[in-house]
Amino acid sequence: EGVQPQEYTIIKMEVVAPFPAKLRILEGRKVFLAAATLRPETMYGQTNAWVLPDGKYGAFEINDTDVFVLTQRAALNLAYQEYSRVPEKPTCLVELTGYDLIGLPLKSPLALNQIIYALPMLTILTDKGTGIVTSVFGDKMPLFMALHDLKSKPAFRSKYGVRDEWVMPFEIIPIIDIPEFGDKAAEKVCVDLKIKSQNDREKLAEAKRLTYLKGFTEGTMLVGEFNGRKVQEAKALLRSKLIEAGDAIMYSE
Ligand code: A2H
Repeated sequence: EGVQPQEYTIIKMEVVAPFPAKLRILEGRKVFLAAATLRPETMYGQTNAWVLPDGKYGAFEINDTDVFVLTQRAALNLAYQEYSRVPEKPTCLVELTGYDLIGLPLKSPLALNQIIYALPMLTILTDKGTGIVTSVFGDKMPLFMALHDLKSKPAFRSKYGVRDEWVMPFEIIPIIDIPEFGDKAAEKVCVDLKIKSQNDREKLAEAKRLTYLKGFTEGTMLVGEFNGRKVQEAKALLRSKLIEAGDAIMYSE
């Protein structure tokens, strides 16, 4: 943990009704998987949400209408940031695990895919962000490899009850052009470095080092309202827009 607080944007990924049995008592409310991201400008390329199967989550009451699914730890942080029905005291309406979330259909702001699904990822940390991660796998190597693993390993899919149609239609959505890496940077770097799975941690760290900073400092948007603008400029603009539209909130920890 650094000394500086990390400034995340929480993206409200809405769970599409009808709700499964475990969530049924929340019927009539707006229920969101609350995904923490440092890169709100990449949200056009969302292909799915990631949850930790054995992770503990809760459905927390944020206000009259909204319920957020996230870790208890994040709910407490949010409650101190004025996002809680009862100030500084998160109210958990339903206790959940990642298994309860796998397969939920979601509508996520800016996403070019109309409906995306919550899928299992084993490398999610429960002491960072909200424990829910939105996947822009074209631009982030660990996510690219996690989806690659799900797609190429039927045994992994069946272990977690992941249906083929939650995973199979998804193609990389080019959203950012990075000089020397092109518009599918994660794929290119994983191929160049011969990264075979999400367990190739050292190579993945190297891949990150190669692309993240460059993507942010030299990348150009290829989609959306700020098409053609530098990623660095688009980030703040899109974050403000998402927040004004009620599709996101700030979150720091
Ligand atoms: B970022 P940092 Cl396109 N466990 O969002 C694992 N990873 C988590 C997490 C958790 N509990 N909470 C958040 N994250 C991810 C988008 C993105 C992100 C892109 C490119 C780079 C990138 C799409 N997912 O992060 O260690 C989230 O993924 C590169 C830094 O706190 C979040 O931003 O710096 C990032 O990790 C936070 O990682």
